[in-house]
Amino acid sequence: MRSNAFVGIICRSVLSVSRRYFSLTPMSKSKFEYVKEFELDSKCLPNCWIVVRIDGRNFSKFCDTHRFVKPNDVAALDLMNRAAITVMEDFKEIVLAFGQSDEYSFVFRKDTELYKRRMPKLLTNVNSLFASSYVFHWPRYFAGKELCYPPSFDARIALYPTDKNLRDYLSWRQADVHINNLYNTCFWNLVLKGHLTPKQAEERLRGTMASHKNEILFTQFKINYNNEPAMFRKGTTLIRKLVSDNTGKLKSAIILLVDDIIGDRFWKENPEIIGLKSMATYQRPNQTNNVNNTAPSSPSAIGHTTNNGSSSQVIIVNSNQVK
Ligand SMILES: Nc1nc2c(ncn2[C@@H]2O[C@H](COP(=O)(O)OP(=O)(O)OP(=O)(O)O)[C@@H](O)[C@H]2O)c(=O)[nH]1
Ligand SMILES: [Mg+2]
Repeated sequence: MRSNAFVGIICRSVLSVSRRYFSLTPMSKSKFEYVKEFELDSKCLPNCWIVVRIDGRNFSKFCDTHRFVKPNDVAALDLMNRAAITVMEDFKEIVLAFGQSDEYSFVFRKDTELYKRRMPKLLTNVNSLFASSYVFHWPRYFAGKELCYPPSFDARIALYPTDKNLRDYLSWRQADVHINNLYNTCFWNLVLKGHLTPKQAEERLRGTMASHKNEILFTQFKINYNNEPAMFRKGTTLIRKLVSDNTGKLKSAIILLVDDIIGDRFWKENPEIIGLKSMATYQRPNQTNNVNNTAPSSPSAIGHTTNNGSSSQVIIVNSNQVK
């Protein structure tokens, strides 16, 4: 009994000393710290492609307020592309990004260990960098047009376990561009040139097939939908390639493409994306017959200053210049 009591006293004094010791160290755990256990911090499953998609919140209102051209405002789309390029410059493990309208999808390597694959870190960092870049670059794209209020974007993460799932996801987004853009092009021509009210235009288009919409555009407005700018019809794809700089050295660059990513050709020409191989050297379209049917302007390269002050190259293959 006596020896047990003695051991008890020793233990209590060791505990109190150690408590006092820990409370004096800078690394001490406060008694409040248990609340950390309530935080949600899920991780992305291993071996899955991680896709972060951001989407403008209530952009219908934002576009109206800022008097964006209907249905497609080139400066607005270029600004979305610029914000996405900033995200890709910073997050090197993004292998491809695809954007249209007010949304952008960012595909992370499936073996990325960035932030130990913690979902909240990946999601919120991509989203906030995109939003701040959109605001940061606004004056370059809308010189003289005031930003009336801060835009915001929602964001979600999807995990795709197979390469087919990833390609189907990207095909889904590109098919969406086509469906929406054909509808919007018809709708706004009926309203702006055909002088229908929005309600009448909606009724006229209700239940119509793509062929019918093409016919309306051609017969009523002399518009061949296939001649509409490719970026409006196909969205924008950003990938990484090695490009030689002025000194002939190969450097990593972001390539902005307007291309079909539903068919196999794109994936055969850029096998390193899905194959997780090292970056391939960029071949100019006229060297590889890589030109799609969209009468691209000639490729051009421009320098950029990244967040950390270094300069990176963005190659515009077939779109408007990113400023
Ligand atoms: N005028 C114009 N509007 C655009 C352009 N790009 C996107 N938008 C608008 O942005 C909207 C994007 O669609 P949604 O994302 O479904 O609509 P939203 O209003 O952003 O709604 P939530 O995303 O649910 O918050 C379109 O319906 C258009 O109204 C553009 O280039 N010009
Ligand atoms: Mg939106």
